[in-house]
Amino acid sequence: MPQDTLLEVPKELIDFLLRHSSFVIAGHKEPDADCLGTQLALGSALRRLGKEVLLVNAGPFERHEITPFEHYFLPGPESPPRATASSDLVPEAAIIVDCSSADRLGSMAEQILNLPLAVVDHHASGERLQGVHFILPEVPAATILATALIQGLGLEITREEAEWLFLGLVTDTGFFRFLAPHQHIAFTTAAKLAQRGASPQGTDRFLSSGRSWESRQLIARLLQRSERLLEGSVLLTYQTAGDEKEFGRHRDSDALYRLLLAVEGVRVVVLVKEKPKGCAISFRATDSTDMGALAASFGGGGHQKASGAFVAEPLNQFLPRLRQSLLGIA
Ligand SMILES: [Mn+2]
Repeated sequence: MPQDTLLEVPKELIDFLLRHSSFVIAGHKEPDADCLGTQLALGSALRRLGKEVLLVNAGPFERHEITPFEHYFLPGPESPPRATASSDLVPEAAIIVDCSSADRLGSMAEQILNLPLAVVDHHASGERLQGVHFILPEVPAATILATALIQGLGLEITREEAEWLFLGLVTDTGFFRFLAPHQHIAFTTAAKLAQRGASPQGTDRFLSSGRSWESRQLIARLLQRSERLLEGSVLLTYQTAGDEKEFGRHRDSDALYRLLLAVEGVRVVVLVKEKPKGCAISFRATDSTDMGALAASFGGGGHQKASGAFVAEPLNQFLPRLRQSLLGIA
């Protein structure tokens, strides 16, 4: 495959972007680097075309790898005002990235959905919004779509854009470890981004450094607390409000999942976090057990391998009920 052959971008999306002169680019709440990288790089490319751009995200910016980017984004009405982004611009059109439904936008949805819309996404779920679509569920990261889109606009990707896009690509693909056969578009895109100055070793250093001592202590606590169900094929652990008080607020569950999912014979890992109004549950699978369906049984959703739910129940009440239903996993 020639190196410049990425995805084909719908012509009506290119027309949409060329036709309007100012945009708000919105991503999903609780953003990750794929969402923010897509927003940042598309925003930068459109500015290079002389367009005015506003980047909005309702946050919170809790994940370790996204905190450096918070100042680029206008907050939703719920968030405290931030200094660097200005809101004087009244945009003509909106681009929604890395999600396809209004409820994922959080508090900003209302202001955005009245505008002419384009949706750039790689999720299968969500009720579809009206507008121009570039939605490919088989593509493993939104930043892959953004890379193709910037090239489709006739622009060469800048080094800064390449770095944002590469960061998003590797976080959504677990640094390529989560990719299935035939998702080689991730590598084609990575080759392009490395050619434009993205650094795999620099990105890895950025992702795997700078964690607090307390965050490691918290992982130790949760490892120690983990319970083995169904002869050790299911591991369950939980984080209490007291843990958060003791160790501070950290979002590094991925490190915990990697350790627990690596245990011999484990199929499913479940993490429960006590929250002020209930419990947030995350499900991860190593095999084909459907985590999306499991989460749905608690009113949540997600993918086959990773999903989540929220229940408005106190931890001590919910845990026994959860254990019971985990024992029923086929
Ligand atoms: Mn994504």
